[in-house]
Amino acid sequence: MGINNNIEKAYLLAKEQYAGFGVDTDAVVEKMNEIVISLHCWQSDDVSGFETPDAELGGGGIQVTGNYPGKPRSIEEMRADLEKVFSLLPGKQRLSLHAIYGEFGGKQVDRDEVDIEHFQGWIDWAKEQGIGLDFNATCFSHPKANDGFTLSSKNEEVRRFWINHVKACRKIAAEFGKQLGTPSVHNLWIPDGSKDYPIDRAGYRTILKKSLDEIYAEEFSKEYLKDAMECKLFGIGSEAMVVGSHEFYMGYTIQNQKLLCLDNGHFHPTEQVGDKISSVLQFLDEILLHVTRGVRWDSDHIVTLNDEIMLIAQEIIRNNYLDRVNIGLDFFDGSVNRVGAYLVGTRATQQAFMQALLEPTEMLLSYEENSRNFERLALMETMKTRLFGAVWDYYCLVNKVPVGGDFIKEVVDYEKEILKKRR
Ligand code: RNT
Ligand code: ZN
Repeated sequence: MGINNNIEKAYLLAKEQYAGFGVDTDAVVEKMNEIVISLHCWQSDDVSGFETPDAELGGGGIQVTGNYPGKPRSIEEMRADLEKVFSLLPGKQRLSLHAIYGEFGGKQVDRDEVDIEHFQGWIDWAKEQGIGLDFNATCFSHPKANDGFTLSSKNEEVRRFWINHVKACRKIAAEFGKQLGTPSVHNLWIPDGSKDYPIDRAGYRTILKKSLDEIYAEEFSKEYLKDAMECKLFGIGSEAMVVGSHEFYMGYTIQNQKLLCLDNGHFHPTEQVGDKISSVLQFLDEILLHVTRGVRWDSDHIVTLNDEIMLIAQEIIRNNYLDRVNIGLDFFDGSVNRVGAYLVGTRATQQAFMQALLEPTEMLLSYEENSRNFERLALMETMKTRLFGAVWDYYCLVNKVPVGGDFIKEVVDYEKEILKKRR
């Protein structure tokens, strides 16, 4: 009781402080309900999935490091971990599945055979949890992706296989949307690219465009399915050229009014996704974000509350883009407690949004429009050290989830009781 009292006291002080800047903290706490983040299922097990036989991560472009104990060995264990994660997060979330996470019942189901029956269990579980589901075709970790080309492959049989896979995945995603009553975002990322200087860049891109045209020819209601495509500058093994570059998918999504997926690990380190949002939204209705943390490269580190994430959140909030930006996470660190990884990364993302909501935007804008740029910078700096933590703690308190660092102990206990026993 005493602790709650202190949290409330601190909140009242913070409320008064922010009111001095014209910011209504009660409204911000309320508005946080609109920040729905789609958790990527693949942090739970280092993108392994549950195919038989086990898929080996490969086919280019991504790399997980770390061998921390406690990885789930079955979908049941994975769901238990995810339930733990959800129980320690304030607000409402979604879950983004990859095609390799179907319930294949010990049978060998190739990628072009994935069907709704393999995901009905996930839908039922999502219903119980009261969450929406997003989906991803898995065009990597497969022998037919080993030479680094899938939808842009010059091998017609290989290309056909991946077209069929992605078509099957869109169907599954649309079914998620239908059964769960909230549109499912299907994201397409392919590893296609080349390690060294290719001669025929144009040829691969022409083939990819042709494959996409065929895949998206089938139309689904927007109430059920939203199609996104994820661009990338380079990946491991595709340093010299990625077929699905930024320009490629920007052009494709604008021409076909699809969603562009911007992953902030997929650009040159000095580029900021936060700066791109208001550009691409001049031409697109909606986008998808993959929020991550690149350390020197697209290393998919756990998200922390840094300037990059702050700018992304600020741009969305300042421009009222919440209903046009689908927020997904994309990091995978196998070197730490994986349940804990979700909590740090998701909470950091939520905190970025809360900080953005606590910004005295009107005041800053009026400085800007009157060429008062010292005042603009000084006020932005001032806001960084206001009583943000007190508002965050209060938000956690009213959402009945651990306040401050209390979730750390919860994760440690879960590790002792559950994760340690997995061998
Ligand atoms: C890879 C992309 C892609 C993947 C997931 C697993 O560079 O970021 O989004 O991380 O599909
Ligand atoms: Zn991504």
